[in-house]
Amino acid sequence: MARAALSLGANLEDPARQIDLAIATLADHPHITLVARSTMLITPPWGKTDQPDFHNAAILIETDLSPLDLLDLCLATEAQIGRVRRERWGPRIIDIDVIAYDRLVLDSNRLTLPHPLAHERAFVLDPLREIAPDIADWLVNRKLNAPA
Ligand code: PH2
Ligand code: MG
Ligand code: MG
Repeated sequence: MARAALSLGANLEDPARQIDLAIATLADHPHITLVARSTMLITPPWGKTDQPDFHNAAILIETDLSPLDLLDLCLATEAQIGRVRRERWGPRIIDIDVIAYDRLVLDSNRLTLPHPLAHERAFVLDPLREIAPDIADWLVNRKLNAPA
């Protein structure tokens, strides 16, 4: 079993409802066990600032899905909840990102692990720190220790 951290965000329609629904859908999956979920935080938009505030949360799961199968499940869950992809970093119904999968470091064309921007995003780190401070520390420390 792998232990994976996922970040959830939404800023359109009913963000808290979509995040709750995404977590319930993932937790229902036969290959996923929900270990912990953070509180829901309301955060200012990062990257593209002229859009509504986000709701953000993080979950910790155990899974025997591969990283890419987990990515596909996150994307399928987003689509099921009604996400339509428009602009990068733009407003969305639901976003589910794989932040870490054990301590795996992976750089493939579909998935980079750990998430390449997680260490600089409070909206990812703050909820994650509530449920998995070891993973939040790992994300930050590996960047602090990385050569420039
Ligand atoms: N997601 C983004 C871009 N900016 N800002 C906040 N506060 N929360 C998000 O989830 C978020 C964002 C792209 O995934
Ligand atoms: Mg994202
Ligand atoms: Mg995403």
